[in-house]
Amino acid sequence: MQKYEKLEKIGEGTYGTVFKAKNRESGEIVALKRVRLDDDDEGVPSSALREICLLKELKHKNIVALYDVLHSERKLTLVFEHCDQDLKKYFDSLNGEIDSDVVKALMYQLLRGLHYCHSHNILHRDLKPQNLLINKTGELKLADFGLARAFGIPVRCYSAEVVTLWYRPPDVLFGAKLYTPSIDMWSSGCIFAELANAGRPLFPGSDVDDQLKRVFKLLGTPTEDTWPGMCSLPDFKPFPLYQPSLSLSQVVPKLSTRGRDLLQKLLICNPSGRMSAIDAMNHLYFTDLNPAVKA
Ligand code: Z3R
Repeated sequence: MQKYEKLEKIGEGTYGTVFKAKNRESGEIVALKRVRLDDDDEGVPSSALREICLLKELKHKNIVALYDVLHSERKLTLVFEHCDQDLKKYFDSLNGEIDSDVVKALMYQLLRGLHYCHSHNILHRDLKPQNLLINKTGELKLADFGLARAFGIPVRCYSAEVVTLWYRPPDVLFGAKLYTPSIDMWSSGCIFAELANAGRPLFPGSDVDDQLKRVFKLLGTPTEDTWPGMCSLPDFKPFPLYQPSLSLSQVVPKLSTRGRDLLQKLLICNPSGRMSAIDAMNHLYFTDLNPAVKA
């Protein structure tokens, strides 16, 4: 750890505090994440360490690079590429307005990062604005990929803050234990709507019940016909049969018809019907994407 000079705190993540830091030899600025585990005195499980070390191999322009894993005295510090700000902070700077081309460019990069991880069989499982990082040049990078498999998702953060449910799909809220890329695709839909609304969250639920109610009120309550197997999920409970709200146009008024079509295809309650990252990248919404983003 003498290798880095700790600078200011830049984030409070699910697993620990994130600090800006400087490599004393090279002067390079990095982000240090000290991971706190539930059972600190047990040390870091070897399974978690193996998982984390695999993440060093993930290299893509839309993924925050993991440079190093420092493991000593039963403590774990992850050394990441530094980015200028997270999407939550970016939203705070917007004053309620966002350019539609910026929404498109950010959403495309989110999907490209997801496609890269999913094609390497790595899921995020806890995507939210706080782990989407943005550079001054408009580059978007996904942070904390693969940490959920290594450490699990706790109910509370190490700081006692409740882990948000806002981006969690109905299958996971009903207790599904089979984790697939579709989880991240739901979250990407929620984030797409939030981008289009300059930072207003789509489903800001206060608990699991309220979360599912908000989802079903907009999209309609799923049934065994639209989602075979739903009633057999471990935490399934019946909800009133809401009809789908007539159109997403009131929910995301600034989004184009094509954008709304893409959003609708990401926000499918039945996980097997949800669009994949590669199909989303090829959606007509991105036809007029700034070519510089694709390059
Ligand atoms: C890796 C993992 C998590 C984070 C990283 C890198 N960088 C983060 S969070 C960050 C957060 C800000 S700047 C960089 S903030 O100032 O916008 N909260």
